[in-house]
Amino acid sequence: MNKWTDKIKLFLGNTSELTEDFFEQLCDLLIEGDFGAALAMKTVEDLEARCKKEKIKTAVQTKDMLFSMLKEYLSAASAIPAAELEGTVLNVILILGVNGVGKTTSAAKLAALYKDKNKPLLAAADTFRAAAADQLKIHGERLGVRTVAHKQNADAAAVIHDALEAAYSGGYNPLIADTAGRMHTKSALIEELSKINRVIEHFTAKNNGGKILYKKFLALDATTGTNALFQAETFNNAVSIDGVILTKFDSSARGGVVFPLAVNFHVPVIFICDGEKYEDIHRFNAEEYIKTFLK
Ligand SMILES: Nc1nc2c(ncn2[C@@H]2O[C@H](COP(=O)(O)OP(=O)(O)OP(=O)(O)O)[C@@H](O)[C@H]2O)c(=O)[nH]1
Ligand SMILES: [Mg+2]
Repeated sequence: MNKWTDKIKLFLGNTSELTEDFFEQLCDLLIEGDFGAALAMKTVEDLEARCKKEKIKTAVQTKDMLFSMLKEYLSAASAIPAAELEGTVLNVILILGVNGVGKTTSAAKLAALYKDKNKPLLAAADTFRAAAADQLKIHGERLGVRTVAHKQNADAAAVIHDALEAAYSGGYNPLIADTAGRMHTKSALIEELSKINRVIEHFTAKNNGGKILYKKFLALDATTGTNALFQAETFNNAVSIDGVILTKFDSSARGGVVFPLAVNFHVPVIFICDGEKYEDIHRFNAEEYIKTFLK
């Protein structure tokens, strides 16, 4: 458990009265927890109104109310189906994100996660840095998962093309593709992804409509707080992402960012990562998550 979750538990865990000061402090705590100022204020205003209406008098009594409000927020972006593979089609998972957020590690963690019941294939579509493909290949070797890679500066869409061929001919599923971590300008990102889209469409057509379920996951570093929100907004506006992998939720991360992600952009968090090991990835469960700081 990290410090912020301790703080909010302590703050809501007593029978102190619901004064103006209480609501102000709660607002500050939510902002500190990365809810973003707008959502923190809205939450506290709604909570205050509900407490008045239902004649709630003490801090600890607000917990259940806050719990259901936060659950409602997350239901704006339901996460469960996206975490599971569709068994009858080839699942293609593209991992996007800015520099250093944990894309490559998350690709490897997903391969490790799905490896139990499936036969994943990794694709090194980060062709920007020389070491990027090697980093993914090393993970692949450790996990016993095949990695498709080209040379540095190769076309990312060509890597995806070859990986699709390999997936179909070798019976691999899912195909998990790592991408380059540049802070994409909007147009560069759209260009790269529309090329990948074309490759996927072409491949589907060529294989008699061989179906592909294509998901774009955005990796966000939980320690970057509300800056992660800005990244989500930029990527979502550019290419419409299907879900978030929230990384580095260990250590100092507060993680309230999942709420504005759901409320403002309807983007669900699908996975949470809390360490560098392969097993440190978890399917996001809204209720369990809220319990980490409200129960
Ligand atoms: N503590 C912790 N560290 C993580 C987690 N995920 C990734 N890391 C670390 O973060 C660093 C960057 O991870 P990468 O997977 O290389 O990030 P990337 O987004 O692929 O980086 P670029 O390819 O350079 O853009 C590495 O040292 C990882 O071990 C996590 O959930 N928790
Ligand atoms: Mg990488």
